[in-house]
Amino acid sequence: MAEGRIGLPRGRSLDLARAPLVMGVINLTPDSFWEGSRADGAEAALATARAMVAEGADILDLGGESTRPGSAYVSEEEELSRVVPALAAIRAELDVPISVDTRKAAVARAALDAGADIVNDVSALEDDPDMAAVAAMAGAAVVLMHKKGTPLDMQRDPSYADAPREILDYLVARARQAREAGISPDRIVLDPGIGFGKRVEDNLDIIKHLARFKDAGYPVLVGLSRKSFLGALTGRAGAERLAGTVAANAAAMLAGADIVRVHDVAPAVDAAALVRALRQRP
Ligand code: HH2
Repeated sequence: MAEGRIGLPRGRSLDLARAPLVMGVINLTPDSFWEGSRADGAEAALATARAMVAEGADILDLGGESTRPGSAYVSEEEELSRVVPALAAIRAELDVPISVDTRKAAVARAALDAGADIVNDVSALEDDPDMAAVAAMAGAAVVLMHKKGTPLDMQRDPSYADAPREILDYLVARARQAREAGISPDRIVLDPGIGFGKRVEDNLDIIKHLARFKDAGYPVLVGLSRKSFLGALTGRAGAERLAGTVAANAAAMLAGADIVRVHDVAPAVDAAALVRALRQRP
């Protein structure tokens, strides 16, 4: 499965032979943890999308709700008004695969109607009982991400005996549920959820043992861009975490990540080119 293509709606697909692929993040929020990822409205999002595609992004990920630790709930109406006009504007101009970062089935449905290809759900289709059916009906790909607890409480004393094992078991169970709901296996991507209810050592164990996640047979996505474990390791604030991000992404890609979700597309594209070249060496 993970060696082929990720199926998308309208007969399109993502070629995993070109992996690692780069997913550029556009946050239509006023409060996402990295200020540089925020876009205020459809025009700003379209400008960022153009720049990311020019830099070589393979996928764009649009979100209307911050899920950083401690973040507050955003209403469906608010999330729809943030995401859908921006997505429609980008789809009208650019042919790039678009993912919608949401936990709400109504937002996913509207985004898919407006031309999105992928549902990126940090609750792995758990929070909204209609989410799996919406994705299945549209033939969308889904990113199933692990988190422990909710964004409000997930960093309150998380603990694991064996983080990679526990997280992988959860993701495999969620993938099974997704398939039972009619999502085809070539449309399922797993994500260990760096920073979502994890200690620094759990994030490190996940990256170091990422190859174990590939054993499940699905492509693996990792989102570690500028996250706080990099601050804990380097002593740097979010604005100074680009070098740490590139290094950590290179480590994740060398360990087998198929897709990296990033705020800074150009450096990730360069790192991916290096890793792709290394993978092609005998
Ligand atoms: N991380 C964030 C949001 N969505 N989705 C996936 N699949 N994997 C991730 O690691 C992931 C994600 C958090 O980053 P960001 O969107 O930049 O921040 P915020 O949630 O504050 O908007």
